[in-house]
Amino acid sequence: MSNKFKITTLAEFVMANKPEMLPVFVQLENCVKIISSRLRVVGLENLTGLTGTVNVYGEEVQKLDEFANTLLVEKMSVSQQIAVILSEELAQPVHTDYPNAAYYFAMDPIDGSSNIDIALPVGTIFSFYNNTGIILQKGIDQIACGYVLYSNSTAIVLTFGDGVYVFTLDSEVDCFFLTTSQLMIPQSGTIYSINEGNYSKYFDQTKRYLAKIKQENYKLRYVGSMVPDIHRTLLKGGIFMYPADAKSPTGKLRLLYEVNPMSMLITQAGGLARLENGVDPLYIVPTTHDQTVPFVIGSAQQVNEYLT
Ligand code: P6P
Repeated sequence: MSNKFKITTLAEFVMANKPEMLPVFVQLENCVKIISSRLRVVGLENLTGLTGTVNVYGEEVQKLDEFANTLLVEKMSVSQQIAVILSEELAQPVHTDYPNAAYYFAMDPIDGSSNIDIALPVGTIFSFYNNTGIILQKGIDQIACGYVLYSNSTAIVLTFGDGVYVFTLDSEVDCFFLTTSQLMIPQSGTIYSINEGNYSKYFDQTKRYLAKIKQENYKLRYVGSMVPDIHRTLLKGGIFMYPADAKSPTGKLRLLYEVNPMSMLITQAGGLARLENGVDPLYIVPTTHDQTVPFVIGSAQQVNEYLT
């Protein structure tokens, strides 16, 4: 039977492509809508620390990153499809009541949360792995991953390993609609994104690359929140860098919660993600859940130039 209507919503996309994951994506979508709605009132309710308001569960709303973490842990567990939840906010994994459930879930509930109080964009970053008994798995073994961008619009950027898809929230009907299919990053771009405040601590490879592009017609754009910085890189091309430096020899960004999901997305979109030594982070076996790695990510041309 040919449908009169194209696949247009996140739920329809999951039903068509990964029907077995529908419960986890229904729960994830519900959490994202709640988090997005709380972020929208930050300026009105001055959502720093305890707000003095109560959430839908009758609990005092905590700082949004803690709130988002609690919400996601609870709601993802309710799906009954998650055996273990790993969160950047938690020192230990959460073992749910469903040890034989199909998936593991890793997340950074609100990445870039220092931007919340100044109304700059932030994000949620997430990954799903099969429940193999091995909790710390390589990024290449993610069966689904993506991020949520909370900005002037709320978007979910997602891959199941067969291309990158963008869903945008229509708050009037409270639904995420498919807005871009098979998103591809430009193969070259002249926007670079790095915290140049660390320049004095950078090693030669990074300093040489910066010196090179400063002779060319590049722009610097840096939000200080990974999700919008990567989203711009994905759409406009260029390169995002969080390299090693003398203060942070293994970089700052977390392999499990930030580097792997973003590397999978950009790779699926035809870009590259690499450590400075050329290693693809997706093939690193994590040693700890909060392990950091230095990396560069973006258009193939810029990443290859950084590596030469
Ligand atoms: P810096 C936010 O704290 C974060 O984890 C990422 O979202 C962001 O890309 C990076 O750190 C910013 O770090 O050192 O430039 O403030």
